[in-house]
Amino acid sequence: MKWRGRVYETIKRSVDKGQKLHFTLIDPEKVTDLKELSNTLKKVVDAGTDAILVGGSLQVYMDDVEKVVEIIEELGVPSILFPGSPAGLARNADAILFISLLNSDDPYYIIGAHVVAAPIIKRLGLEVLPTGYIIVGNWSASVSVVGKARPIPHDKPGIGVAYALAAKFLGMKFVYLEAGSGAPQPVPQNFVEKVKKAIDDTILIVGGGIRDAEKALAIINAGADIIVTGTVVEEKLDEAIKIISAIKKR
Ligand code: 1GP
Repeated sequence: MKWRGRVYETIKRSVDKGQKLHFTLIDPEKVTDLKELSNTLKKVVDAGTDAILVGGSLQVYMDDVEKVVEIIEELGVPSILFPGSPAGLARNADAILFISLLNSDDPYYIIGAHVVAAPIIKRLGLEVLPTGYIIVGNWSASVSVVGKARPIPHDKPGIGVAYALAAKFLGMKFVYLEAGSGAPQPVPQNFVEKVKKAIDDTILIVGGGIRDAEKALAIINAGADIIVTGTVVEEKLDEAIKIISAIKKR
């Protein structure tokens, strides 16, 4: 919990200096071996990942999340919850992406879950990172199905811009363009570019379907401030390390 209260300011300072960041996503539901996870996380931290997100769309339970956070606590980078529901909270995390799934059809994912979780978050003392979360392109992603989202088509970046601007005007500190974990295609570059131009100094996170350094750099060059990768860390750690090194060398 040593990062609590300093996570946003640390990210913002780096972004304002023009640095690009990488977050590693761990889904507690997929963790079977904590020792192995610890080894994996040491490697991504050595490569330069800036924070670890912990969460997933399905079946997370506070105990499982807390075990993952315990491992992160030994590594010197912040742990940031990325919850699919109030069940994804944890007592020991540094911060939480307080994500409103803006293009959901169900108010529960826009504000309902937040009302349930807010008093608990207050009691736990987590640092809150207000985030407008926008699903792009992929109807069959778990996050689209579970979150009852109406994903924005790849060829309609103007709609993405409108959502992202609305998030900014509502005071959200982050806009997160999400293609969905394991998506066949990440969010297209021109989509990222248009959104970043519109929201300017609001921090832009992009994730989903990023599997190699070339794609990651293209998305960074289009204007993303932070890249998130999950699947590639689980399935091809070497490639994940290449992605992180490429972003950090840039
Ligand atoms: C984070 O859900 C993504 O935004 C992670 O996606 O698992 O495809 O890297 P991947």
